[in-house]
Formats: sequence, structure tokens, C-alpha cells
Amino acid sequence: MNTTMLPLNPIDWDSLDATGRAAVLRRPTAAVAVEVRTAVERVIAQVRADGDVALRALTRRFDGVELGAFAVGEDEFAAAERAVDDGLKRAMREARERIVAWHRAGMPREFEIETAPGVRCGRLLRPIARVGLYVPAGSAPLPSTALMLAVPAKLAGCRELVLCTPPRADGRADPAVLVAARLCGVDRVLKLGGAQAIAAMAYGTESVPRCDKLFGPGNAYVTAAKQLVAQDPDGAAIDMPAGPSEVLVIADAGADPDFVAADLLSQAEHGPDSQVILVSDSDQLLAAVLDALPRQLSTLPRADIARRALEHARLVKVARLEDAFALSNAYAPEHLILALREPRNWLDQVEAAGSVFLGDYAPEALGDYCSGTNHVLPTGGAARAYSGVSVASFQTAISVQEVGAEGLRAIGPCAATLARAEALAAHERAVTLRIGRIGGAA
Ligand code: HSO
Ligand code: ZN
Repeated sequence: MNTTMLPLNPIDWDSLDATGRAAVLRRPTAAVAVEVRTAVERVIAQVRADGDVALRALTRRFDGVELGAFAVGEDEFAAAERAVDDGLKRAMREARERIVAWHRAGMPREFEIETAPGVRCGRLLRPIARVGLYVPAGSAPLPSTALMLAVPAKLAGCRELVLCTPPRADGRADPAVLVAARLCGVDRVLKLGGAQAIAAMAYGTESVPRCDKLFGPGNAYVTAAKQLVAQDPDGAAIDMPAGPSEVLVIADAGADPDFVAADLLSQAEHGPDSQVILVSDSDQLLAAVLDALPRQLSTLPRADIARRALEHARLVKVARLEDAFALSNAYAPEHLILALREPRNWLDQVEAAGSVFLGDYAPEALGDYCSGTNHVLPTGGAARAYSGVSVASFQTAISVQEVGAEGLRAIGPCAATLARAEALAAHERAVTLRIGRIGGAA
């Protein structure tokens, strides 16, 4: 067995007490580092005070490029169309179709019911007017993220889709991101990255429209900026708290160790802070995955990044698969892969996860790109209380009630009693006054 390259040893879950188990499941990146927060606060203040002038200076400093205009113009879109090959364009269109299909099927609906005779209560849906989508570029531009954000925004009926993505050193945006943005009907693409992009979309500048809600993943600075603008009543709402990407694989003795290793590595290559956990009830499977990892790792272009992520990966041996689910629910992974013989039978046991992948032939990579589900998912344990991005994320729900005299007579006494119990006399009067007018008992 070749484990010399990786400092990974399977951990025996049964031998750990509660403290030991909590330590295994603890994510290393808990709080926003003070330096990051301070730097981001400064960027936000600068953008609010100086608008485009600040954006130009910050882009020069952080992206090393002098931009005349931030907005991508028609020439650049046309050049991007020429630069992206047909195969990739076809794949984007194909992916888009399935992403549309899945998100459309899951759209919230309006409804109205009669809760008492003469009392009609309903729900209206309204699109969030202007949304800001952030598509990271960093070490790997992610055109797929443009699809994952713009498709549900369009289905929700948002009036304006603004997309920010960092400029490259040559002052252009990544062409594939531009093609994806156009394919999905994004109205405006701005070449802005980092905290300055978030600040610009949250507060608006001369060339960036102020957005109501901001979406998308990003590095520590982007994440900190999103948190800060979300706390400010003058800022913008955000999709969810975001952290480094993560996968938890539950594999049984029948799983294919090469497949499992490939899935762990596909998460690890995202960044050195990616979280990778494998849980199994089989010593043989764990050993075989440990054997496969360094072999596959050595052939990856991003091996260095993946190796650093694997340094804090966890391999856990459990006595029973039930324990694996208890562990997974406590961790609440962004992605949960069930490399099990009858994966569907275990689905009831899943209580907290962003997205679940069933069986040996459902690698996370399919969900990342084109099965149809969204890849902007809750990380850092947020899956306990948050869901992935969907059409609902781009809408608000407005409740509405219509009550006639008959309805007031039917439910007014109930309200009056509750108002008396709360000693809120004006509430009570708002009901009894009307009942008195129409004749009825309060
Ligand atoms: N796994 C990432 C999404 C992604 N993967 C984009 C490839 N491209 C976070 O869910
Ligand atoms: Zn991925």
C-alpha cells in the first residue's frame, strides 16, 4: 500500500469520545480572520466614498490592471463568442437545458385557500428586482457558476441580472464566463472582483447599479464582504453564508476505490482549504482508497492544491453504516456522496446536506456542471438550516388575505380573545368596532 505521500490514517470512530468526535468534524476555518475583515471594511468604505474612482484604484492594486470601463462591451462579447470553441458552447447549452428543467420543476407556486367561510388567504410571488451575481475567476474561472446563478434568476423573473467577475491581467473577462452569461440572459457584466465587486453591487457606483441581493461563491474576501454588506441595512441581502467547498463520501465494501478517490480529489483540487471526508464501514475500502489517492494525485495538474487540501482530509472507519449517517448529519456537508449498494434505501437517514449523490455513477462533478441541480450550496455546516440556491432564492413571497363581513364574523371573536390576552386594546377594538358595525357577537 502506498500511503507515503499522504499523512492520512483512518480514524476509528468507535474509539473516540464525544470531544474526539467533535474534533474530527470541526472545520478549520471557523471565523473570518481579523486581518481579512479589516481589509474588507476598508475596501467597502473606499467604494462607498469614491465610487468608480475607488474601483479603478482597487482593481489596479488587486488585479494588476488599469481598466477604462468596467462594463463588458459588445466587442468583448463578440470576441468571447469567437474564442470559445463549439464543443464548449454546446456543452453549456446542454447543461443549461437540464438546469432550467430542474429549477423550473422546483419553482415555488402561488396559492390561495379559504381558511374560514369568507376568509381567503393566499401567497403571491414577486421576483427580486435587481440581483448581483458573483462569478469567481481566481485560479480557475468558473463559467458553470454563471449558469447556476443566472438560470434560476431568469426563471424567477428578476428584472435585471448584474454579473461581476474579476478581470484577467490583459483587462478582459474570461471568455467562457461571458458566453455563459450571454447564454442565460445576463443584462450586464462588469469586470470587478473581490470585496470591491461586492461593495459596488451592494451600494452602487457610477457604473455599477445597486443590487437588492447578492449571490455566488468567492474567496475569503468576497465572503467577508458579503457578510458585512448583509449586516448593513443600507447594504444588500445575500444568498447564504459561504465557506470553502466540501464533500463527504459514505462508501461501503462494494464501492469502487478509484471512483471514491477521484471524487475526493475533485473536491480537493478546488482549493487548499477544501474539506474532504471519507467514511466507511470497510477497512479494505479505506485502504484501497488510500492506495489510489497518491496514484491519481500524481497525474493532476492541480496536484499541489489537492495535496494541501488532503493534508487536512479525514478518513473515518465506522462499525455500522448507521454511524456514518449520524456523523454526516452532525457535519452537514455541502455535498454528500452515497457510494453504497442500495443508496436510495439510505436516503431517509439524510437529515442535513446541501446536495446528495446516489450510487457509484453519480460523481459530484455531474452536479457541479450538468445533472440539473444547483452547485451553489450551503457550506460550513450551514446545510443544517440553509438550502442550495434555487428559483425561490430570487423571489419574495407576499401573503395576502381578503375578508368580507361573513369572514369577520367568523374569525373576529378569535382575534379579539387573543388581543385581550395580550392586553392590546387597540387590536381588540379594530375587530370589535367592525363587528359592532355589521352586527354580530365578539
Ligand atoms: N464544487 C463546486 C462547484 C464547481 N465545481 C464549479 C466545478 N466548477 C462547489 O459546489
Ligand atoms: Zn466542484
